[in-house]
Amino acid sequence: MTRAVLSIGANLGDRLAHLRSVVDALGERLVAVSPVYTTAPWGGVDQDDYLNAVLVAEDPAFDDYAWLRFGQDLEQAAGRVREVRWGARTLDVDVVTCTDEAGVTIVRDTDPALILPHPQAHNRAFVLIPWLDVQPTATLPVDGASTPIARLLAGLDPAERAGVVRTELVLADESAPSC
Ligand code: PH2
Ligand code: MG
Ligand code: MG
Repeated sequence: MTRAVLSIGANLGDRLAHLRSVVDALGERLVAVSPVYTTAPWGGVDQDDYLNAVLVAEDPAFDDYAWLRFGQDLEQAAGRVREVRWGARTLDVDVVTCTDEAGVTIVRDTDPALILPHPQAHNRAFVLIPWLDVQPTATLPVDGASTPIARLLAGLDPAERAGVVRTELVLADESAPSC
Protein backbone atom coordinates (compact mmCIF):
# COMPACT_ATOMS: atom_id res chain seq x y z
CA MET A 1 0.00 0.00 0.00
CA THR A 2 1.23 3.45 -0.84
CA ARG A 3 -0.16 6.94 -0.61
CA ALA A 4 0.79 9.39 -3.35
CA VAL A 5 0.56 13.14 -3.62
CA LEU A 6 -0.12 13.88 -7.28
CA SER A 7 0.24 17.26 -8.97
CA ILE A 8 -2.01 17.49 -12.00
CA GLY A 9 -1.90 20.21 -14.63
CA ALA A 10 -3.31 21.02 -18.06
CA ASN A 11 -3.02 23.94 -20.46
CA LEU A 12 -4.25 22.55 -23.78
CA GLY A 13 -7.76 21.55 -24.86
CA ASP A 14 -10.52 21.07 -22.29
CA ARG A 15 -8.26 21.66 -19.28
CA LEU A 16 -10.85 20.88 -16.63
CA ALA A 17 -11.96 17.67 -18.36
CA HIS A 18 -8.35 16.52 -18.48
CA LEU A 19 -7.92 17.12 -14.76
CA ARG A 20 -11.22 15.40 -14.05
CA SER A 21 -10.07 12.33 -15.98
CA VAL A 22 -7.53 11.73 -13.20
CA VAL A 23 -10.13 12.03 -10.45
CA ASP A 24 -12.42 9.65 -12.36
CA ALA A 25 -9.65 7.11 -12.88
CA LEU A 26 -8.78 7.17 -9.18
CA GLY A 27 -12.33 6.45 -8.08
CA GLU A 28 -12.38 5.06 -4.55
CA ARG A 29 -8.64 5.54 -4.22
CA LEU A 30 -9.04 9.29 -3.99
CA VAL A 31 -8.26 10.51 -0.47
CA ALA A 32 -8.26 14.28 -0.95
CA VAL A 33 -8.69 16.77 -3.74
CA SER A 34 -7.59 20.40 -3.71
CA PRO A 35 -9.35 23.36 -5.26
CA VAL A 36 -8.48 24.12 -8.86
CA TYR A 37 -6.09 27.00 -9.52
CA THR A 38 -5.33 28.93 -12.64
CA THR A 39 -1.56 29.30 -12.79
CA ALA A 40 0.95 31.28 -14.79
CA PRO A 41 3.31 29.02 -16.76
CA TRP A 42 6.39 28.06 -14.78
CA GLY A 43 9.73 27.24 -16.38
CA GLY A 44 10.34 29.96 -18.93
CA VAL A 45 8.41 28.56 -21.91
CA ASP A 46 5.90 31.00 -23.42
CA GLN A 47 2.54 29.24 -23.25
CA ASP A 48 -1.03 29.61 -22.01
CA ASP A 49 -1.98 29.50 -18.35
CA TYR A 50 -2.52 26.14 -16.70
CA LEU A 51 -5.19 24.71 -14.47
CA ASN A 52 -3.49 22.91 -11.57
CA ALA A 53 -4.61 20.90 -8.59
CA VAL A 54 -3.19 18.40 -6.12
CA LEU A 55 -4.69 15.02 -5.29
CA VAL A 56 -3.90 12.56 -2.52
CA ALA A 57 -4.56 8.94 -3.39
CA GLU A 58 -4.02 5.52 -1.89
CA ASP A 59 -3.81 2.12 -3.51
CA PRO A 60 -3.36 -1.19 -1.70
CA ALA A 61 -1.33 -2.73 -4.53
CA PHE A 62 0.57 0.24 -5.98
CA ASP A 63 4.24 0.98 -5.45
CA ASP A 64 5.77 4.27 -6.59
CA TYR A 65 6.38 3.00 -10.15
CA ALA A 66 2.75 2.00 -10.43
CA TRP A 67 1.76 5.62 -9.66
CA LEU A 68 4.17 6.79 -12.38
CA ARG A 69 2.63 4.41 -14.93
CA PHE A 70 -0.88 5.35 -13.80
CA GLY A 71 -0.12 8.99 -14.59
CA GLN A 72 1.57 8.23 -17.88
CA ASP A 73 -1.40 6.14 -19.06
CA LEU A 74 -3.76 9.04 -18.33
CA GLU A 75 -1.45 11.52 -20.07
CA GLN A 76 -1.50 9.28 -23.12
CA ALA A 77 -5.29 8.93 -22.97
CA ALA A 78 -5.51 12.75 -22.97
CA GLY A 79 -3.50 12.77 -26.21
CA ARG A 80 -0.37 14.26 -24.71
CA VAL A 81 2.51 14.77 -27.12
CA ARG A 82 5.97 15.10 -25.57
CA GLU A 83 7.71 17.94 -27.36
CA VAL A 84 9.19 20.79 -25.34
CA ARG A 85 10.47 20.32 -21.79
CA TRP A 86 8.18 22.32 -19.51
CA GLY A 87 6.08 23.14 -22.58
CA ALA A 88 2.31 23.03 -23.17
CA ARG A 89 0.44 19.82 -22.48
CA THR A 90 -3.07 18.41 -22.40
CA LEU A 91 -2.35 16.64 -19.13
CA ASP A 92 0.59 16.29 -16.78
CA VAL A 93 0.42 13.93 -13.80
CA ASP A 94 3.45 14.20 -11.54
CA VAL A 95 4.14 12.07 -8.49
CA VAL A 96 5.22 14.64 -5.90
CA THR A 97 5.73 12.25 -2.99
CA CYS A 98 4.94 8.67 -2.23
CA THR A 99 4.77 7.17 1.26
CA ASP A 100 4.73 3.51 2.23
CA GLU A 101 2.49 1.64 4.72
CA ALA A 102 4.57 2.96 7.62
CA GLY A 103 4.21 6.55 6.41
CA VAL A 104 7.85 6.69 5.35
CA THR A 105 8.53 8.90 2.33
CA ILE A 106 10.07 6.92 -0.51
CA VAL A 107 13.28 8.50 -1.81
CA ARG A 108 14.61 7.70 -5.29
CA ASP A 109 17.53 9.50 -6.81
CA THR A 110 19.10 7.13 -9.32
CA ASP A 111 16.44 6.59 -11.99
CA PRO A 112 15.88 9.70 -14.15
CA ALA A 113 12.41 8.35 -15.00
CA LEU A 114 11.33 8.62 -11.37
CA ILE A 115 13.00 10.96 -8.90
CA LEU A 116 11.19 11.13 -5.56
CA PRO A 117 10.20 13.39 -4.00
CA HIS A 118 9.69 15.40 -7.20
CA PRO A 119 12.88 17.44 -7.64
CA GLN A 120 11.09 20.69 -8.53
CA ALA A 121 8.13 20.54 -6.14
CA HIS A 122 9.71 22.87 -3.59
CA ASN A 123 10.22 25.55 -6.27
CA ARG A 124 6.68 25.51 -7.61
CA ALA A 125 3.91 27.58 -6.08
CA PHE A 126 1.47 25.76 -8.38
CA VAL A 127 2.29 22.57 -6.45
CA LEU A 128 2.77 23.95 -2.93
CA ILE A 129 -0.38 26.11 -2.76
CA PRO A 130 -2.91 23.37 -3.61
CA TRP A 131 -0.92 20.82 -1.62
CA LEU A 132 -1.16 23.06 1.43
CA ASP A 133 -4.95 23.10 1.01
CA VAL A 134 -5.18 19.34 1.46
CA GLN A 135 -2.20 18.63 3.75
CA PRO A 136 -1.42 21.81 5.71
CA THR A 137 1.27 20.13 7.84
CA ALA A 138 3.06 18.29 5.02
CA THR A 139 6.82 18.41 4.84
CA LEU A 140 9.25 17.89 2.01
CA PRO A 141 12.89 16.92 2.30
CA VAL A 142 14.97 19.68 0.70
CA ASP A 143 18.76 19.34 0.71
CA GLY A 144 18.39 16.58 3.29
CA ALA A 145 16.25 18.65 5.69
CA SER A 146 12.59 17.91 6.20
CA THR A 147 10.90 21.27 5.67
CA PRO A 148 7.23 22.26 6.11
CA ILE A 149 5.75 23.06 2.74
CA ALA A 150 4.24 26.22 4.25
CA ARG A 151 7.79 27.45 4.86
CA LEU A 152 8.90 26.49 1.36
CA LEU A 153 5.99 28.44 -0.06
CA ALA A 154 6.79 31.47 2.08
CA GLY A 155 10.33 31.40 0.70
CA LEU A 156 9.25 31.66 -2.93
CA ASP A 157 9.24 34.88 -4.91
CA PRO A 158 5.93 36.71 -4.18
CA ALA A 159 5.42 37.06 -7.95
CA GLU A 160 5.52 33.28 -8.21
CA ARG A 161 2.81 32.94 -5.55
CA ALA A 162 0.71 35.69 -7.11
CA GLY A 163 0.55 33.74 -10.37
CA VAL A 164 -1.46 30.98 -8.65
CA VAL A 165 -5.10 32.03 -8.33
CA ARG A 166 -7.89 29.93 -6.88
CA THR A 167 -10.95 29.28 -9.04
CA GLU A 168 -14.48 28.13 -8.28
CA LEU A 169 -13.98 25.07 -10.49
CA VAL A 170 -14.56 21.76 -8.76
CA LEU A 171 -12.96 18.41 -9.54
CA ALA A 172 -14.95 16.14 -7.26
CA ASP A 173 -18.26 16.48 -5.50
CA GLU A 174 -18.57 17.20 -1.79
CA SER A 175 -19.11 13.54 -0.94
CA ALA A 176 -15.48 12.74 -1.77
CA PRO A 177 -13.61 11.91 1.41
CA SER A 178 -10.73 14.09 2.54
CA CYS A 179 -7.68 13.40 4.66
N1 PH2 B 1 4.04 22.07 -15.64
C1 PH2 B 1 5.20 22.08 -16.25
C2 PH2 B 1 5.90 23.28 -16.66
N2 PH2 B 1 5.27 24.48 -16.23
N3 PH2 B 1 3.57 25.63 -15.18
C3 PH2 B 1 2.41 25.62 -14.51
N4 PH2 B 1 1.86 26.77 -14.12
N5 PH2 B 1 1.75 24.46 -14.21
C4 PH2 B 1 2.25 23.26 -14.58
O1 PH2 B 1 1.64 22.20 -14.28
C5 PH2 B 1 3.48 23.23 -15.28
C6 PH2 B 1 4.11 24.46 -15.57
C7 PH2 B 1 5.85 20.81 -16.58
O2 PH2 B 1 5.77 19.88 -15.62
MG1 MG C 1 5.19 18.34 -14.48
MG1 MG D 1 5.31 15.29 -15.71
